[in-house]
Amino acid sequence: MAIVVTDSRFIQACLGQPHDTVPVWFMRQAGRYQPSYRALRSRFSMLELARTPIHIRDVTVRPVEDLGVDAAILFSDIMIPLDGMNIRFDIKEHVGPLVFDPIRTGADVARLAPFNREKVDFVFEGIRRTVEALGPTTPLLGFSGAPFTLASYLIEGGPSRTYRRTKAWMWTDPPGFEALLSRLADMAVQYLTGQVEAGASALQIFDSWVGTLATVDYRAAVLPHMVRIFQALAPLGVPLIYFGVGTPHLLSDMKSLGATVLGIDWRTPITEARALVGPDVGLMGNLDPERLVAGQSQALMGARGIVEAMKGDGRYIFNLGHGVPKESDPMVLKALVAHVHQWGRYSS
Ligand code: 1CP
Repeated sequence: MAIVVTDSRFIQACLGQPHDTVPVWFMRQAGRYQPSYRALRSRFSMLELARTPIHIRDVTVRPVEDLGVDAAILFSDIMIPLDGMNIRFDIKEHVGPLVFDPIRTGADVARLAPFNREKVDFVFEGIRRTVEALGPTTPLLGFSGAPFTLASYLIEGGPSRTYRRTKAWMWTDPPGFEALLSRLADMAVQYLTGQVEAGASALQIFDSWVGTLATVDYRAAVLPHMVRIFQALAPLGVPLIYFGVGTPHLLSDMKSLGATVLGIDWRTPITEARALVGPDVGLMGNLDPERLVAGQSQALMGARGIVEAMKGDGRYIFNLGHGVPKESDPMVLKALVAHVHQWGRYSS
């Protein structure tokens, strides 16, 4: 039987319930800035780690022990569930995901295998082991890539700055593009449902690159798929976080989906994001990740301003505006967690 997490300030803040101080976790809190992760990576590839339950557990739990963060996030990658559709890819050091046979036509979509959960059972087994290791007070966040962000890798074949092929296909062949996003939405629902069944206490949907779209295109090509995903996940009863980079022009639409929490990057003042979306949704963010690299005093200064502005909010979770840079000093992250907890304390 799954462990039920109680007394978690992270879950309480997601839901707007009373809690003692501002919760904190970091996107990419497991990764190359950690000496322990680099040591493991000298023996195994990223994909070997992400496909092995014991490694998933060990890499996921480590930052909770080392930093004192209030939530763990599954160690994996947004590409991993594509194993369940027989899509072949690699993750190349210093580059990111590479797709061997990019998907660029309706015929390419028709050839994709339907998502088969059993092919990614190693993720669910990793979650079961992680949840057992974390115990009943630290929640595990599961996650998935959102259809647009995943489609951008599948169509471009790798990381992109312009999303040129992705946008061209979206505009010139709406039915083909829609078929791909629809398949990815189906996958996200099944994959995330499996993660909650295995013990995840909350879910984050990474739509990292959707901010590249104009609002009009988001509404036409992406929003309907997101509506379907959020409607299908709502009955699971766990907090749902929706995150993207550079999305101030999309925030009202993102909020309309019924997300429990919206993740905000570092460019938009989080108080402005709050004014935009109103009080009845959680907010997460939004320290500029580069402040970590600039050093402890820059990190603390930036964080203090954000926490002071948001500590009375009641539905606020501290995080960076995007992932931890690999050049970060683990001691700066640790100091940041302690300070956020101290500054964020609600006086009773
Ligand atoms: O060599 C290595 O060890 C690989 C580096 C690495 C790591 C540690 C990659 C390649 N992915 C990851 C882990 C990862 N990926 C996590 C771990 C959990 C944690 O937060 O601790 C998560 C949540 C992801 C999800 C992910 N992968 C996203 C969404 C989050 C985000 O950063 O916006 C995206 C866009 C990816 C693609 C990806 N995978 C790896 C890289 C370097 C990239 C980005 C490439 C690009 O710029 O397009």
